[in-house]
Amino acid sequence: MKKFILILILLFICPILYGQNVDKNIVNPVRIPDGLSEDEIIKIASKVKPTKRQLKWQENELTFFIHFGVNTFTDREWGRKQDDSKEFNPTNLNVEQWVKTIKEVGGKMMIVLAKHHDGFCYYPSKYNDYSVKKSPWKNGKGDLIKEAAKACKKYGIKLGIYLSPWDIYSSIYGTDEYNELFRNQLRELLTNYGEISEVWFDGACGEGPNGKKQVYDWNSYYRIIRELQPDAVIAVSGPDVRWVGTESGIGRETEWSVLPYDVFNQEKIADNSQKEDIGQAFIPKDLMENDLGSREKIKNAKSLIWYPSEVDVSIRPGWFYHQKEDSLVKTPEQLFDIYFTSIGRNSVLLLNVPPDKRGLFHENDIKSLKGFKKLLDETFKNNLAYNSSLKSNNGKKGFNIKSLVDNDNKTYWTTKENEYTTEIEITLKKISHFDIFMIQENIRNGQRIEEFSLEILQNNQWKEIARGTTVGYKRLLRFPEVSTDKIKLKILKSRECPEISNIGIYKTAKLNLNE
Ligand code: FUL
Repeated sequence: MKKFILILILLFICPILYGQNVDKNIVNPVRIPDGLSEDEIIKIASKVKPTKRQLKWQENELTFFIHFGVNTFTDREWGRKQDDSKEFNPTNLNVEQWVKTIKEVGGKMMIVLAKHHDGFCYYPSKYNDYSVKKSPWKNGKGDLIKEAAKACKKYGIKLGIYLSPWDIYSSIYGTDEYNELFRNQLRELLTNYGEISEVWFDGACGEGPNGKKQVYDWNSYYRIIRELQPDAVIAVSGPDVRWVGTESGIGRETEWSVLPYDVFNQEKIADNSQKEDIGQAFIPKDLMENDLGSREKIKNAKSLIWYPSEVDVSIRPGWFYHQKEDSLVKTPEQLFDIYFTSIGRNSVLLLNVPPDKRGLFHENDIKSLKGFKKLLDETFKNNLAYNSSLKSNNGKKGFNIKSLVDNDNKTYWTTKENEYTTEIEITLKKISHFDIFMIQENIRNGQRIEEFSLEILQNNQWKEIARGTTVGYKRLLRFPEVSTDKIKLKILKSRECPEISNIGIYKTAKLNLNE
């Protein structure tokens, strides 16, 4: 009898333990055991999932960057000398105006500059006197980060901070002491201003005044962030969010969120206690090649990582405000194009809007942003697929194909086990004109789709009108306008059963934005 009970207990416990192990291995980063076949490695890649914080971040879609500081007043992109601090004196600063505009145009987060390469802090740091304390602004009593936090809270916008690791003028730059100063600054920023959702470390690392370069103690920085703001993503020179590699607003057409990342500290990955937190094994490097995550790249990987792309770009040529660029603000149509080449290519858009010397978003920038929002609203308000009828021959039991048009990222439709391709026929209510197709994968379970196409029925014949590679969180395809009531989505290649959460069919709005 005892034996019987023991067997029963084991039968009950083993699947639970096994399930947990499997799941654990799929948490960032995944170590690939030696001797696996290419197919086995691809299978693992198809199961690498985002962490909770990465998922939340990805769903922001549109986020904003603020470069406002001494350079705004000195008309520079990089600060030059310490006495520039006297110049920082906005006359009409209104952070609420920034945040309200961001809210109105659909942004979900604002990342504010706390310190650029010149070392000037836009909050009264206890550890560094080169800060707002030295400026005439509010008689040295101002705190830009505090104002940003307050305004973000009021409008329900998330707050991120940009703290430049490179500090050109710090006399201790290039020493261990500087690492300690940087950690102290992080602690202040992550303790005193409520919730911080993204910590942005750029990749620039030049020399300090003594010609020394800093050896950044990244892992110690990451530890502090995880401890004080566990939900914040660490971007660019950090383990959670990857710099897309350009500053043009254009991401890759084939954009994998699962990549080989072999510069980890392998010992730390091997250590079980570190498994849950990639931060302690991560060593930053720029990933700028065109192909980051194809089968070709993955087949020799030692470890895989969920490392999604962020596309940063400025609404003006510069990151900071310059009056001479008032006529060079990107038009609503240019921003609309960027929407397709960033958010529409499995990335989050980080759009920089630099406040002017008054401390306000300039009228030209606001006009452009509002036009952009109008174009988005008018284009995406009517998903022609909503009331369509949907059909496929190999859907998995229990998955309703209607969930493809329920506008909910959490529900999805998938194929029967081991069926990696599928065709979904979409019959619209009536013959309609359209020129945009949208598809989203259920990235909660990973990224799988490698190739898909879109066909329409014309004169009783199926004709291909568009083709794409990766999907990920969101993929938008644009093509010359067509008109039909029958469309076929073909998933042509996938690393596992494709899990599709949403599809959409739209027509680009034609607006006269100058009215
Ligand atoms: C770069 C910096 O050098 C630029 O000034 C700007 O802040 C950009 C977003 O990151 O690394």
